Amino acid sequence: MNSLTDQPIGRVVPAPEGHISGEQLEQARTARRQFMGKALAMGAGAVAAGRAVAAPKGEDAILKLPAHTKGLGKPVAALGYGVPSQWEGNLQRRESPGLTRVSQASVSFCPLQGLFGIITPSGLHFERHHQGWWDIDPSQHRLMVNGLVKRQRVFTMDDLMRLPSVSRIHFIECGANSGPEWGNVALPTVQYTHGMISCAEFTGVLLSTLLEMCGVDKKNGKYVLAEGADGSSMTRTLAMDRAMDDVVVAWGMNGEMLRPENGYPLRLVVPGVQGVSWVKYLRRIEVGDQRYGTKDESIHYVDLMPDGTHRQYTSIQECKSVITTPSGGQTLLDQGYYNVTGLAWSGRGSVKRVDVSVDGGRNWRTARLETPVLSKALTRFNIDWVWDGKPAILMSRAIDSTGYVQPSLNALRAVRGTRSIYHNNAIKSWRVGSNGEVTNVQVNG
Ligand SMILES: Nc1nc2c(c(=O)[nH]1)N[C@H]1C(S)=C(S)[C@@H](COP(=O)(O)O)O[C@H]1N2
Ligand SMILES: [Mo]
Repeated sequence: MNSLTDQPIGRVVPAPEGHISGEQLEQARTARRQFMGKALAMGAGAVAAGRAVAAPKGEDAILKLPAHTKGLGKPVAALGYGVPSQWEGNLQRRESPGLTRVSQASVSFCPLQGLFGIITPSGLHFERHHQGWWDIDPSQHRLMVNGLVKRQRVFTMDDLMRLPSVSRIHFIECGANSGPEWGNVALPTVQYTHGMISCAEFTGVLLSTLLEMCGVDKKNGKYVLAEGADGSSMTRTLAMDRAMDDVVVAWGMNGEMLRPENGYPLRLVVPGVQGVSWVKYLRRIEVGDQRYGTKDESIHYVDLMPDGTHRQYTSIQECKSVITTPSGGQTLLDQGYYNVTGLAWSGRGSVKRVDVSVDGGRNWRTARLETPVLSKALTRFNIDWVWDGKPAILMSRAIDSTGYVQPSLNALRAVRGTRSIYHNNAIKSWRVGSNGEVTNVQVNG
């Protein structure tokens, strides 16, 4: 046995549920503190579901047979389409109240703290809508390809799904993910600081296949415009070399059709590029000879630089990582061994290495990467840690296949200034207090 596996295994209590308003959070914390004495003997699942049923103690835990070892279980196909266990009701997408004026133009954040591996379950994929979502009848949906092509065409879903398809695992991250961290807003949980990212297996036809079929004008066609069928006028320009590279016109997500909130029946998948370019309810592709300069590329998703100018078309999501357990709002109940785990990604390729610090960035150790490690996909990292009960600051720093190193917040601010909203890929810190409570903290350096 090595010294780590000799250690007693510590337990993590999940974040309190509810939203990010300070008042609600405080209520949840108080309720949890009152509950904690009783909770110590129980599994995290029971705490999460808030069901204070006493667990059997001692020999009873094994020898006293519960009803489910003797009775008849439920029949097959009782759930034609399966749903999560009743004990996992805590794991939910959550909206941040007050973030936007109406919920149709808002975000639901992915509960990163409760996920394993790299694939986001479809029902927990984050959502970002500018004008609400729709469940569009696929038999009525059409995709038009026009502009600088020899043969303009209108495709039905059946037409598209007959074409040669590919399946690719990629992350999608909203350019605004971690935006509040530019200031010191101190959102309580990783769900709110980093939950505008998800990773899925997408299936569809390569955009290059469609463009070739339509006889794209390779000489004059320099840009491609993608347009959605919702009311948000969601239109984004893609450079032709990107459009002809790995962009997918996708109908599938995690082995089934896209979910309505994620663009059913058709969306664009633009690997490595910020979410806004992944146009949902995709209805039109136009080839042009210059950038389109649409509202979502001239007034939104631009970066206000220190000299007062705006940087446009910052499309690639740079290398970034975050520790998801332990993370803000969770509580370490005991000293001892913890598997510190998190996610890393890069819009420029694959994750080469992730280093983790438990002392606020003074010392770093290299984490284990779980396979598969895929290009432009989430990568899961893990590292052993024995908590001695003293305050600690946990941080992760990713390095991608181009050699780029995830910057500290101050290093990023030195280049980008302090008035940005989008494209914050800085190192994230979590503070563990001597009482085991994990909180959001910003570390200078
Ligand atoms: N048609 C349409 N496409 C859209 C949007 C939208 O509002 N309408 N939002 C964009 C933004 S800003 C993001 S971050 C992603 C979010 O995709 P998701 O809701 O599947 O997570 O979709 C993009 N595509
Ligand atoms: Mo976004």
